[in-house]
Amino acid sequence: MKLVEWVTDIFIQILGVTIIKHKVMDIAKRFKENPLLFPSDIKPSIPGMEIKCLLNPGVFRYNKKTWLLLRVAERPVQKKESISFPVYNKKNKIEILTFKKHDPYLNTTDPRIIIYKGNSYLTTLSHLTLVCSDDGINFHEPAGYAPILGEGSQETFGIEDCRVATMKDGYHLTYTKVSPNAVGVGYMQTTDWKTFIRKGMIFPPHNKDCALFDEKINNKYYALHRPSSPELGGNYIWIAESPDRIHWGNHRLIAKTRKNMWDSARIGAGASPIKTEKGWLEIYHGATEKNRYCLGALLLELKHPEKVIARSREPIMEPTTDYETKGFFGDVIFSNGQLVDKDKITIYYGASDEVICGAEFSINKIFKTLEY
Ligand code: MAN
Repeated sequence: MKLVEWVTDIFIQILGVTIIKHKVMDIAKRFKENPLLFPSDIKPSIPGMEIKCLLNPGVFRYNKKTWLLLRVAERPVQKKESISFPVYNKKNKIEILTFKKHDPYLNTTDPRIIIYKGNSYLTTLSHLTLVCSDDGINFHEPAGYAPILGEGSQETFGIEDCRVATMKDGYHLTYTKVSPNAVGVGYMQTTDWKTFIRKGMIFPPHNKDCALFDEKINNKYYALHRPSSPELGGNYIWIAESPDRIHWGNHRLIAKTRKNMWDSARIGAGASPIKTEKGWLEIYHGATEKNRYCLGALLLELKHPEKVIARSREPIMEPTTDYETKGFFGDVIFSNGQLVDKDKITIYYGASDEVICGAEFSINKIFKTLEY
Protein backbone atom coordinates (compact mmCIF):
# COMPACT_ATOMS: atom_id res chain seq x y z
CA MET A 1 0.00 0.00 0.00
CA LYS A 2 1.29 3.44 -0.90
CA LEU A 3 2.11 5.78 2.00
CA VAL A 4 -0.59 8.26 0.92
CA GLU A 5 -3.26 5.56 0.88
CA TRP A 6 -2.12 4.26 4.26
CA VAL A 7 -2.28 7.72 5.85
CA THR A 8 -5.73 8.33 4.28
CA ASP A 9 -7.03 5.02 5.64
CA ILE A 10 -5.82 5.82 9.16
CA PHE A 11 -7.33 9.29 8.91
CA ILE A 12 -10.70 7.85 7.86
CA GLN A 13 -10.61 5.33 10.69
CA ILE A 14 -9.75 8.00 13.25
CA LEU A 15 -12.66 10.14 12.09
CA GLY A 16 -14.89 7.10 12.45
CA VAL A 17 -16.48 7.93 9.15
CA THR A 18 -17.81 5.12 7.01
CA ILE A 19 -16.65 5.75 3.48
CA ILE A 20 -17.08 3.16 0.77
CA LYS A 21 -13.90 3.57 -1.19
CA HIS A 22 -14.38 3.50 -4.93
CA LYS A 23 -11.54 1.73 -6.70
CA VAL A 24 -10.76 3.33 -10.05
CA MET A 25 -9.70 0.53 -12.43
CA ASP A 26 -9.81 2.54 -15.66
CA ILE A 27 -7.48 0.78 -18.11
CA ALA A 28 -8.30 2.83 -21.22
CA LYS A 29 -5.54 4.71 -23.01
CA ARG A 30 -7.29 7.88 -24.16
CA PHE A 31 -6.11 9.63 -27.34
CA LYS A 32 -4.05 12.66 -26.41
CA GLU A 33 -5.83 14.47 -29.27
CA ASN A 34 -9.26 14.09 -27.54
CA PRO A 35 -11.86 15.36 -28.22
CA LEU A 36 -11.47 14.42 -31.87
CA LEU A 37 -14.68 16.08 -33.06
CA PHE A 38 -16.83 18.91 -31.71
CA PRO A 39 -20.39 19.83 -32.82
CA SER A 40 -18.94 22.90 -34.59
CA ASP A 41 -16.86 20.64 -36.87
CA ILE A 42 -19.93 19.39 -38.75
CA LYS A 43 -22.31 21.32 -41.01
CA PRO A 44 -25.94 21.46 -39.84
CA SER A 45 -28.30 19.52 -42.14
CA ILE A 46 -30.45 22.61 -42.86
CA PRO A 47 -29.87 26.36 -42.40
CA GLY A 48 -31.16 27.77 -39.11
CA MET A 49 -30.23 24.65 -37.18
CA GLU A 50 -27.38 24.27 -34.72
CA ILE A 51 -25.65 21.03 -33.88
CA LYS A 52 -25.82 20.61 -30.13
CA CYS A 53 -24.20 17.20 -29.77
CA LEU A 54 -22.05 14.74 -31.66
CA LEU A 55 -22.18 11.36 -30.09
CA ASN A 56 -22.08 7.57 -30.10
CA PRO A 57 -20.60 6.65 -33.51
CA GLY A 58 -20.73 3.33 -35.31
CA VAL A 59 -17.25 2.45 -36.64
CA PHE A 60 -16.00 0.52 -39.68
CA ARG A 61 -13.20 0.26 -42.27
CA TYR A 62 -14.01 1.05 -45.89
CA ASN A 63 -11.70 1.93 -48.82
CA LYS A 64 -8.68 1.61 -46.51
CA LYS A 65 -9.97 4.39 -44.24
CA THR A 66 -11.50 4.53 -40.77
CA TRP A 67 -15.10 5.73 -40.87
CA LEU A 68 -17.39 6.94 -38.13
CA LEU A 69 -21.15 7.03 -38.51
CA LEU A 70 -21.82 9.88 -36.13
CA ARG A 71 -25.05 10.59 -34.36
CA VAL A 72 -25.67 14.29 -34.99
CA ALA A 73 -28.21 15.93 -32.66
CA GLU A 74 -29.65 19.20 -33.96
CA ARG A 75 -32.10 21.83 -32.88
CA PRO A 76 -33.02 25.31 -34.12
CA VAL A 77 -30.80 28.17 -32.97
CA GLN A 78 -32.54 29.02 -29.67
CA LYS A 79 -34.33 32.28 -28.87
CA LYS A 80 -34.23 33.86 -25.40
CA GLU A 81 -37.84 33.43 -24.30
CA SER A 82 -38.63 30.02 -25.78
CA ILE A 83 -37.47 26.46 -26.22
CA SER A 84 -37.83 24.99 -29.67
CA PHE A 85 -37.00 21.61 -31.13
CA PRO A 86 -37.49 19.79 -34.43
CA VAL A 87 -39.56 16.71 -35.26
CA TYR A 88 -40.39 15.10 -38.61
CA ASN A 89 -44.04 15.53 -39.59
CA LYS A 90 -46.22 13.08 -41.52
CA LYS A 91 -44.78 14.29 -44.82
CA ASN A 92 -41.28 13.60 -43.49
CA LYS A 93 -40.50 17.33 -43.39
CA ILE A 94 -38.90 18.97 -40.38
CA GLU A 95 -41.39 20.86 -38.23
CA ILE A 96 -40.36 23.11 -35.33
CA LEU A 97 -42.30 22.92 -32.06
CA THR A 98 -41.93 25.85 -29.64
CA PHE A 99 -42.82 26.29 -25.97
CA LYS A 100 -42.53 29.42 -23.80
CA LYS A 101 -39.66 28.96 -21.32
CA HIS A 102 -41.75 29.98 -18.31
CA ASP A 103 -44.79 27.87 -19.14
CA PRO A 104 -45.70 26.15 -15.83
CA TYR A 105 -46.53 22.92 -17.70
CA LEU A 106 -43.00 22.67 -19.10
CA ASN A 107 -40.45 20.35 -17.43
CA THR A 108 -36.87 20.67 -18.69
CA THR A 109 -34.89 19.15 -15.83
CA ASP A 110 -33.23 16.59 -18.14
CA PRO A 111 -31.36 18.42 -20.94
CA ARG A 112 -32.22 15.56 -23.32
CA ILE A 113 -35.97 15.63 -22.81
CA ILE A 114 -38.86 18.08 -22.73
CA ILE A 115 -41.99 17.06 -20.87
CA TYR A 116 -45.07 19.14 -21.60
CA LYS A 117 -48.45 18.28 -20.07
CA GLY A 118 -47.37 14.68 -19.64
CA ASN A 119 -46.07 14.29 -23.22
CA SER A 120 -42.36 13.66 -23.79
CA TYR A 121 -40.30 15.14 -26.62
CA LEU A 122 -36.57 15.21 -27.34
CA THR A 123 -34.70 18.53 -27.15
CA THR A 124 -32.77 17.58 -30.31
CA LEU A 125 -33.44 15.56 -33.44
CA SER A 126 -30.74 13.04 -34.39
CA HIS A 127 -29.57 11.78 -37.77
CA LEU A 128 -26.44 9.91 -38.84
CA THR A 129 -23.50 11.46 -40.70
CA LEU A 130 -20.38 9.83 -42.14
CA VAL A 131 -16.86 11.10 -41.51
CA CYS A 132 -13.64 9.37 -42.52
CA SER A 133 -9.94 9.46 -41.72
CA ASP A 134 -6.58 8.10 -42.87
CA ASP A 135 -5.02 8.07 -39.41
CA GLY A 136 -8.04 7.39 -37.17
CA ILE A 137 -7.56 10.78 -35.49
CA ASN A 138 -8.26 13.54 -38.02
CA PHE A 139 -11.72 13.10 -39.50
CA HIS A 140 -13.50 15.00 -42.27
CA GLU A 141 -16.88 14.83 -44.02
CA PRO A 142 -16.24 13.27 -47.44
CA ALA A 143 -18.13 14.62 -50.47
CA GLY A 144 -20.81 12.48 -52.03
CA TYR A 145 -22.06 10.68 -48.91
CA ALA A 146 -25.50 11.94 -47.85
CA PRO A 147 -26.53 11.84 -44.19
CA ILE A 148 -28.96 9.12 -43.14
CA LEU A 149 -32.14 10.80 -41.90
CA GLY A 150 -35.13 9.50 -39.97
CA GLU A 151 -37.87 8.21 -42.23
CA GLY A 152 -41.53 7.36 -41.63
CA SER A 153 -43.76 7.26 -38.56
CA GLN A 154 -41.36 5.16 -36.43
CA GLU A 155 -38.55 7.75 -36.73
CA THR A 156 -40.30 11.11 -36.31
CA PHE A 157 -38.02 11.86 -33.31
CA GLY A 158 -34.96 10.70 -35.27
CA ILE A 159 -32.47 7.84 -35.40
CA GLU A 160 -29.68 7.23 -32.89
CA ASP A 161 -26.64 5.23 -31.79
CA CYS A 162 -25.98 3.08 -34.87
CA ARG A 163 -23.89 -0.08 -34.57
CA VAL A 164 -22.15 -1.26 -37.76
CA ALA A 165 -21.46 -4.99 -38.14
CA THR A 166 -19.02 -5.76 -40.95
CA MET A 167 -19.84 -9.12 -42.50
CA LYS A 168 -18.86 -11.01 -45.65
CA ASP A 169 -21.93 -9.71 -47.51
CA GLY A 170 -21.60 -6.03 -46.52
CA TYR A 171 -22.34 -3.68 -43.66
CA HIS A 172 -25.27 -4.27 -41.32
CA LEU A 173 -26.57 -1.30 -39.37
CA THR A 174 -28.67 -1.60 -36.23
CA TYR A 175 -29.88 1.64 -34.71
CA THR A 176 -32.49 3.17 -32.43
CA LYS A 177 -35.73 4.31 -34.05
CA VAL A 178 -37.40 7.01 -31.95
CA SER A 179 -40.96 8.32 -32.17
CA PRO A 180 -43.57 9.49 -29.65
CA ASN A 181 -45.04 5.97 -29.86
CA ALA A 182 -41.96 3.95 -29.09
CA VAL A 183 -38.25 3.27 -29.10
CA GLY A 184 -37.22 0.17 -31.09
CA VAL A 185 -34.35 -1.29 -33.12
CA GLY A 186 -34.14 -0.60 -36.85
CA TYR A 187 -31.99 -2.52 -39.32
CA MET A 188 -30.53 -1.51 -42.68
CA GLN A 189 -27.90 -2.88 -45.05
CA THR A 190 -25.38 -1.26 -47.36
CA THR A 191 -22.32 -2.20 -49.39
CA ASP A 192 -21.35 1.26 -50.73
CA TRP A 193 -22.58 3.71 -48.04
CA LYS A 194 -24.60 5.50 -50.72
CA THR A 195 -27.58 3.19 -51.08
CA PHE A 196 -29.28 1.62 -48.09
CA ILE A 197 -31.85 -1.14 -47.88
CA ARG A 198 -34.11 -0.50 -44.91
CA LYS A 199 -35.41 -3.66 -43.31
CA GLY A 200 -37.76 -2.11 -40.75
CA MET A 201 -37.97 -2.68 -36.99
CA ILE A 202 -36.33 -5.94 -35.95
CA PHE A 203 -36.73 -5.64 -32.16
CA PRO A 204 -40.03 -4.08 -31.09
CA PRO A 205 -40.45 -1.50 -28.31
CA HIS A 206 -39.05 -0.80 -25.88
CA ASN A 207 -35.69 -1.96 -27.20
CA LYS A 208 -32.29 -0.47 -28.14
CA ASP A 209 -28.53 -1.17 -27.96
CA CYS A 210 -28.62 -3.95 -30.55
CA ALA A 211 -25.22 -5.38 -31.56
CA LEU A 212 -25.05 -8.07 -34.25
CA PHE A 213 -22.35 -10.73 -34.02
CA ASP A 214 -20.35 -10.35 -37.23
CA GLU A 215 -20.33 -14.07 -38.04
CA LYS A 216 -22.75 -16.95 -37.73
CA ILE A 217 -22.56 -19.37 -34.78
CA ASN A 218 -23.93 -22.89 -35.26
CA ASN A 219 -25.26 -21.62 -38.60
CA LYS A 220 -27.39 -18.90 -37.02
CA TYR A 221 -27.07 -15.14 -36.73
CA TYR A 222 -26.89 -13.77 -33.19
CA ALA A 223 -27.59 -10.37 -31.68
CA LEU A 224 -27.37 -8.75 -28.27
CA HIS A 225 -30.27 -6.43 -27.50
CA ARG A 226 -31.73 -4.49 -24.60
CA PRO A 227 -35.46 -4.68 -23.98
CA SER A 228 -36.78 -2.63 -21.06
CA SER A 229 -39.35 -4.07 -18.76
CA PRO A 230 -40.47 -1.36 -16.33
CA GLU A 231 -42.56 -3.44 -13.92
CA LEU A 232 -40.98 -6.87 -13.56
CA GLY A 233 -37.36 -7.12 -14.72
CA GLY A 234 -35.37 -4.10 -15.83
CA ASN A 235 -32.93 -2.81 -18.46
CA TYR A 236 -30.95 -6.01 -19.09
CA ILE A 237 -28.89 -7.46 -21.96
CA TRP A 238 -30.55 -10.31 -23.87
CA ILE A 239 -29.36 -12.48 -26.73
CA ALA A 240 -31.42 -13.70 -29.71
CA GLU A 241 -30.85 -15.83 -32.81
CA SER A 242 -32.09 -15.59 -36.37
CA PRO A 243 -31.91 -17.42 -39.72
CA ASP A 244 -31.83 -14.14 -41.73
CA ARG A 245 -31.11 -11.18 -39.36
CA ILE A 246 -34.75 -10.05 -39.73
CA HIS A 247 -36.76 -12.64 -37.78
CA TRP A 248 -35.41 -13.06 -34.26
CA GLY A 249 -36.27 -15.70 -31.66
CA ASN A 250 -35.02 -17.88 -28.80
CA HIS A 251 -34.46 -14.75 -26.68
CA ARG A 252 -32.43 -15.33 -23.53
CA LEU A 253 -31.35 -13.05 -20.73
CA ILE A 254 -27.57 -12.93 -20.35
CA ALA A 255 -26.73 -10.05 -17.99
CA LYS A 256 -28.61 -7.99 -15.41
CA THR A 257 -27.97 -4.71 -13.66
CA ARG A 258 -26.26 -5.01 -10.26
CA LYS A 259 -27.46 -3.15 -7.17
CA ASN A 260 -25.16 -0.48 -5.72
CA MET A 261 -22.64 -0.99 -8.49
CA TRP A 262 -21.59 1.15 -11.49
CA ASP A 263 -24.10 -0.72 -13.67
CA SER A 264 -27.06 -0.61 -11.27
CA ALA A 265 -29.76 1.04 -13.42
CA ARG A 266 -29.19 0.19 -17.08
CA ILE A 267 -26.83 -1.92 -19.15
CA GLY A 268 -26.58 -2.22 -22.94
CA ALA A 269 -24.28 -3.74 -25.56
CA GLY A 270 -21.67 -1.66 -27.35
CA ALA A 271 -20.38 -2.78 -30.77
CA SER A 272 -20.24 -6.32 -32.23
CA PRO A 273 -18.69 -8.85 -29.83
CA ILE A 274 -15.00 -9.55 -30.50
CA LYS A 275 -14.02 -13.15 -31.22
CA THR A 276 -11.07 -14.23 -29.05
CA GLU A 277 -9.59 -17.60 -28.04
CA LYS A 278 -11.26 -17.31 -24.65
CA GLY A 279 -14.71 -16.38 -25.97
CA TRP A 280 -16.67 -13.43 -27.33
CA LEU A 281 -15.59 -10.23 -25.65
CA GLU A 282 -18.27 -7.57 -25.43
CA ILE A 283 -17.66 -4.04 -24.19
CA TYR A 284 -20.93 -2.79 -22.73
CA HIS A 285 -22.15 0.35 -20.99
CA GLY A 286 -23.59 0.48 -17.53
CA ALA A 287 -25.32 3.41 -15.87
CA THR A 288 -26.31 4.25 -12.32
CA GLU A 289 -29.61 5.79 -11.19
CA LYS A 290 -27.79 9.14 -11.39
CA ASN A 291 -27.03 8.51 -15.09
CA ARG A 292 -23.29 8.03 -14.73
CA TYR A 293 -22.26 5.94 -17.77
CA CYS A 294 -19.15 3.71 -17.64
CA LEU A 295 -17.84 0.83 -19.73
CA GLY A 296 -17.28 -2.75 -18.66
CA ALA A 297 -16.86 -6.11 -20.38
CA LEU A 298 -18.57 -9.49 -20.69
CA LEU A 299 -16.97 -12.71 -21.90
CA LEU A 300 -19.36 -15.13 -23.64
CA GLU A 301 -18.82 -18.78 -24.61
CA LEU A 302 -17.74 -19.14 -28.23
CA LYS A 303 -20.22 -21.84 -29.26
CA HIS A 304 -22.88 -20.86 -26.71
CA PRO A 305 -22.81 -17.06 -26.54
CA GLU A 306 -25.83 -17.10 -24.21
CA LYS A 307 -23.44 -18.35 -21.49
CA VAL A 308 -21.50 -15.67 -19.61
CA ILE A 309 -18.02 -16.86 -18.59
CA ALA A 310 -16.82 -13.66 -16.91
CA ARG A 311 -17.75 -10.01 -16.29
CA SER A 312 -16.11 -6.80 -15.09
CA ARG A 313 -16.58 -6.08 -11.43
CA GLU A 314 -15.28 -2.53 -11.77
CA PRO A 315 -15.59 -0.40 -14.92
CA ILE A 316 -12.74 -0.66 -17.42
CA MET A 317 -13.35 2.98 -18.30
CA GLU A 318 -15.21 5.70 -16.43
CA PRO A 319 -15.74 9.44 -16.86
CA THR A 320 -12.68 11.16 -15.43
CA THR A 321 -11.48 13.85 -17.84
CA ASP A 322 -13.14 17.26 -18.19
CA TYR A 323 -14.64 16.38 -21.56
CA GLU A 324 -16.22 13.26 -20.01
CA THR A 325 -17.53 14.82 -16.83
CA LYS A 326 -18.73 18.20 -18.11
CA GLY A 327 -20.82 18.96 -21.18
CA PHE A 328 -24.32 18.60 -22.59
CA PHE A 329 -24.97 15.57 -20.35
CA GLY A 330 -21.96 15.13 -18.10
CA ASP A 331 -20.52 11.93 -16.64
CA VAL A 332 -21.18 9.90 -19.77
CA ILE A 333 -18.90 7.55 -21.70
CA PHE A 334 -20.94 5.73 -24.33
CA SER A 335 -19.37 3.53 -27.00
CA ASN A 336 -21.00 1.54 -29.78
CA GLY A 337 -18.13 1.41 -32.26
CA GLN A 338 -14.61 -0.07 -32.34
CA LEU A 339 -11.85 -1.46 -34.52
CA VAL A 340 -9.79 -4.48 -33.51
CA ASP A 341 -6.20 -5.20 -34.46
CA LYS A 342 -4.80 -8.30 -32.72
CA ASP A 343 -4.61 -7.37 -29.01
CA LYS A 344 -5.61 -3.74 -29.56
CA ILE A 345 -9.17 -2.45 -29.47
CA THR A 346 -9.65 1.15 -30.58
CA ILE A 347 -12.98 2.46 -29.38
CA TYR A 348 -14.61 5.67 -30.45
CA TYR A 349 -17.08 7.10 -27.97
CA GLY A 350 -19.42 9.92 -27.12
CA ALA A 351 -18.18 11.92 -24.12
CA SER A 352 -20.78 13.86 -22.11
CA ASP A 353 -23.18 13.28 -25.04
CA GLU A 354 -21.40 16.19 -26.75
CA VAL A 355 -18.02 15.37 -28.31
CA ILE A 356 -16.38 12.39 -30.05
CA CYS A 357 -13.29 10.82 -28.50
CA GLY A 358 -11.07 7.80 -28.96
CA ALA A 359 -9.26 5.37 -26.66
CA GLU A 360 -7.38 2.08 -26.80
CA PHE A 361 -7.65 -1.10 -24.76
CA SER A 362 -5.52 -4.22 -24.65
CA ILE A 363 -7.70 -7.33 -24.86
CA ASN A 364 -5.35 -9.19 -22.52
CA LYS A 365 -5.49 -6.41 -19.98
CA ILE A 366 -9.30 -6.52 -20.08
CA PHE A 367 -9.17 -10.30 -19.50
CA LYS A 368 -7.03 -9.76 -16.40
CA THR A 369 -9.69 -7.47 -14.87
CA LEU A 370 -12.62 -9.85 -15.40
CA GLU A 371 -14.22 -11.84 -12.62
CA TYR A 372 -14.71 -15.48 -13.58
C1 MAN B 1 -29.10 6.64 -23.43
C2 MAN B 1 -29.00 6.83 -24.92
C3 MAN B 1 -27.63 7.26 -25.37
C4 MAN B 1 -27.05 8.35 -24.50
C5 MAN B 1 -27.16 7.96 -23.04
C6 MAN B 1 -26.69 9.07 -22.09
O1 MAN B 1 -28.53 5.43 -23.09
O2 MAN B 1 -29.93 7.78 -25.32
O3 MAN B 1 -27.73 7.74 -26.66
O4 MAN B 1 -25.72 8.58 -24.83
O5 MAN B 1 -28.51 7.69 -22.72
O6 MAN B 1 -27.49 10.20 -22.22
